[in-house]
Amino acid sequence: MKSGFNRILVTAALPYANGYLHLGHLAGAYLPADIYVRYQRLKKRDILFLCGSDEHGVAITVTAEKEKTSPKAVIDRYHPANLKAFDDFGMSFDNYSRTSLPLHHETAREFFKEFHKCGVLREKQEKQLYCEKDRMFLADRYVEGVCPNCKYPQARGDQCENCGTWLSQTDLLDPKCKICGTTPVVRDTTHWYFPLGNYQKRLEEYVQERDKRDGWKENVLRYCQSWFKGGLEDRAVTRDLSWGVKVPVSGYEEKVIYVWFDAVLGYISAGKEWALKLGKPKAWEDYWLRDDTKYVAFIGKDNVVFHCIVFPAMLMAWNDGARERYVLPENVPANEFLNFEGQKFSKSRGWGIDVSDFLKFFPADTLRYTLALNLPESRDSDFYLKDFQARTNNELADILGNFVNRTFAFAERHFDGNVPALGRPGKLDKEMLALMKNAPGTIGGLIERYKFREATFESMSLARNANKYFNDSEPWKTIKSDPGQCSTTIRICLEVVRSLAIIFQPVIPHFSARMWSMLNLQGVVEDQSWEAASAPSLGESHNLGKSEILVNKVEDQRIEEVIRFLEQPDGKDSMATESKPAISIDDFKKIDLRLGKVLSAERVPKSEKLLKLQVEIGNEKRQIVAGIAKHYAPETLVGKLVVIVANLEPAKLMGQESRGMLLAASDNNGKLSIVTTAEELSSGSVVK
Ligand code: B3M
Ligand code: ZN
Repeated sequence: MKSGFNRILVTAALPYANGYLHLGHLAGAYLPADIYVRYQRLKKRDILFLCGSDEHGVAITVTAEKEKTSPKAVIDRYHPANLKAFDDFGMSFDNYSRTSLPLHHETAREFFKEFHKCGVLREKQEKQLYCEKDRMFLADRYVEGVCPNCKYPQARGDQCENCGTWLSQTDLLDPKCKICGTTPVVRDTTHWYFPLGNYQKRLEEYVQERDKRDGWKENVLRYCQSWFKGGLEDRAVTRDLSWGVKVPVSGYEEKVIYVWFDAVLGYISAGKEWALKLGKPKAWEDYWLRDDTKYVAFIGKDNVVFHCIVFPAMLMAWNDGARERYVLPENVPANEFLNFEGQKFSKSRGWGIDVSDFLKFFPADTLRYTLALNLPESRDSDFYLKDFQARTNNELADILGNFVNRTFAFAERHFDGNVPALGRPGKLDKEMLALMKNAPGTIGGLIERYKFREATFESMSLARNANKYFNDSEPWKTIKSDPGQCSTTIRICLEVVRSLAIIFQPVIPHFSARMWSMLNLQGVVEDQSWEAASAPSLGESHNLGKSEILVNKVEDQRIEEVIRFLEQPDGKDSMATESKPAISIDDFKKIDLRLGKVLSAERVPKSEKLLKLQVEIGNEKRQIVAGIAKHYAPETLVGKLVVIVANLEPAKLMGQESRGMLLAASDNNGKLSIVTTAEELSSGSVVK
């Protein structure tokens, strides 16, 4: 941390309480934030870590409608569930709040009122999309259409999920009501607007200055630049909805504050709630209202504009008028997206794995470790179960776990479970001690610069070197030939175990705590200082605790269980017999359907559901992966004519490339049939 700061405030994006957290969420904002915070705590810095559920907006009401329940029931289901998932994963928030709290509503209204009073906001009548069938204005996610920027067909009224562009709903091409599927009309409605454009110059300077001071990430700077280039405009901060924070202005009783306007203020209310729980109601001010606070906001890439532009502009507007001055983010380290087995996480397509489900199979730290090494820090990255298994087995178990366990086993067998004397370290020993001495500085420097992947890699490097040191020192020989040297070796190995427990604490806190208790040291790892990982400090003859296997390997069978679990239809998405909204013939013509001839078929290893087909489509040969293994033996398909969606984007399923989709019909009894033709036609024929 640069001098001039006396404390740190860290926030992580407030996830919508409209669904369960999945691994993609963790990799986007939460794991990096937690590593950063745990490290800063070991550095003994004064730090506050805040998060909570975002419980307003159309994300919640749409879910409520889908689940045929109330918005309140939705948030009351997902808020506690997500809190628990975070807890099980080892997130160390000082407070996990929720935006449905009256305290938060007051905070959001206070900001709105202040802006209204000072003339920051402007009232305007503008055109908005209105659904005549559902008799409502289609705020935000109630309308979907084609993104004017990237042409993604399912962009929402306020944002394109694909390219991240923040949209005004009237920008959407071919808009459709999300509830009934009809094309909405345009009607006038009145809203309050926040004049973002007025802040553009200051925002540009702000981003430039903070980047210079703290080194912003390239991806984040790129997003900001493209926003600035496009020019910032007025944005409506009220909505024609009933769920949310009521607008504190008369005549607006039927409207609420735009969810993003209240959500970012949720960070502030989370601080206020933390202070109240602490019994020091003003304690939050020490973090939020001091300019010697370093504020770091961890988010995913789709939230960049709100955290680098909208929130700072709101804080600037507040600071211009009112007496207290809020601290602006010093950095906004946003990650890109994590894919699961080669495809985007998608709630609607049922693709991905929830945190709580994953943790039913494996300990949190194995997940934390693999995620940390695969964080999408500069580009989208992937989570593969195979990679998870390999990292757990070949690195956590075979390198770290093995080093710890062999060291303890040796100390137990040959030194009665006591810490042996350091003796006179030779060349090899001194080299190991030097690596240990330098590790905290190197790793800490990476964490300060938000390079968590590298930091994790470097931490494992210390364990890797330690294992090599153990091998090269051959204590099983020296125990007889040179007991003094043997004692030096094991002493240094135990010192390194202690050092590893500290430097790995931010990434794998649970394993680190177990290493600490095996060492039988006082207190907890969190009490140590980061620098304490540099120097030997075990007392000679200190009695070690009981050793136990640190990391269990992940068996193939366990991975197969997860795959079977993922393949279970979860009711909601399978067998959807609901009819879909009407489409035009032009929509249908976008799909290139062809006859394909199956040349060969085989099972996809480890999958119960998938078959890999080689299909001839005219002159072309393609690989297509289809979820039909439970219904067809591979050999029975050879020679069959099947219907293929030929222009579907290629995808990877269980690591296998699939270029196209095979059509099949399924009924409510779980029976499935591939679609074929009544006549023998040549492959490549067009189906229409
Ligand atoms: N709830 C969007 C999301 O979950 C939004 C973040 C709010 S951060 C203040 O990605
Ligand atoms: Zn887009």
